[in-house]
Amino acid sequence: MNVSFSKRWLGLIAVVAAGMMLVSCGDKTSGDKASEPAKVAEEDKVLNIYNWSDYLAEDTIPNFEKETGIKVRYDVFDSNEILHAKMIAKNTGYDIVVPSSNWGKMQMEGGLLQKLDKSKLPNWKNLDPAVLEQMAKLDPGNQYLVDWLWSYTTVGINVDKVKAALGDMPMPENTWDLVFDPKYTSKLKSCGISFLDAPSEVFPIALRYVGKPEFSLNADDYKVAFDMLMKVRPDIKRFNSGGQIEDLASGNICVALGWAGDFNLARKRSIENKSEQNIEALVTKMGGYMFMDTMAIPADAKHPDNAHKFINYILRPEVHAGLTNAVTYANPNKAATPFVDEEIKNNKTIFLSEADVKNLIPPGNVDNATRRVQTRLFTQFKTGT
Ligand code: SPD
Repeated sequence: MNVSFSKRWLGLIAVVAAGMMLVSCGDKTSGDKASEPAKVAEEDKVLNIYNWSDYLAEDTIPNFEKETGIKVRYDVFDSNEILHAKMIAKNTGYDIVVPSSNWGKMQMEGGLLQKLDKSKLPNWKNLDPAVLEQMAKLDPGNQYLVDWLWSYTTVGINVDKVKAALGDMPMPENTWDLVFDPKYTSKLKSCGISFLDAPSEVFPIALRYVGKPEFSLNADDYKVAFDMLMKVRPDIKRFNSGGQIEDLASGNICVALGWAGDFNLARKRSIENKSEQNIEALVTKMGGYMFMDTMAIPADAKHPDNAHKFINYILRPEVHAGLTNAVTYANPNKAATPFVDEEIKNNKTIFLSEADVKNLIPPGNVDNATRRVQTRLFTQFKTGT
């Protein structure tokens, strides 16, 4: 095993495990029929997948279809909130969904996911055992969730445009000031600031910035974060989670609160489209917000056998590495490491150092009442009222 990769993971998973202590506990699904693996009958050669946008290599689906004869229907979303609302309404029609681990845990606890049948996943062995052991703390026995890719929410910048907009002003010590302090945003508005469009993405970081607990259950803390956010609101050009790659790659914005993987992908795209924007994902001193996006099978999936075939296919070293190489997000597949492009493997904003991983806000959750507070305040923030 690559020791530094392993060490990095130990750090990562310690943070994840700690974070999940914040998520409400209690597995309400044990002994629940809906959580048992579905019986495999003759399935149509169809697989319905619901995943984040820009999260695939070009050949991932065509190769799977060619090899298995299974036709994939692939839809995309840009926030856990959207996926979760569909999951709660049930009958999504999807056979594979990709919630972030903290949301997947809620779905698992709500009986909305079915258990994986490991006998159909021989490539499970490729996952780092240390990862599996630690992930078992949030999904006991690794029964429901399989890692797809992981990254963290941070500040992304177009280095040249930001320097030009700031003029004589030096970069701030805390680079979160670029999106949270009017002293900087008032200058950067000239080249375009973008925020993720989801309360669950913005509030944990905004709360840490104002010195409050990231998953506070106290409405007063949200008011403090909201007041801070409202001061920069006039300078924000757009809220568009899925659009940041394109906006950065084409030079339409110069600063974003978004996902590190997407910032690296924007840089790659800008090189491909010859606009050569100097885009960087910042590893901030204050820390970003870690997420692990996971494959899961809805309890009412119509094609669970095909879903297992797809998960097993993704867990092949070359396929998992292919995802990382295409979209610049880290994967949890130990056997995939030798297939990851050197440039990506050595990029410290993709595969973070152990210390940087420890500095991230671990995945966490709040109760429903707090989620409503977040949603209300975030809507007010967006509308600027
Ligand atoms: N373009 C792929 C984006 C994947 C982002 N997942 C984000 C999870 C955030 N908590």
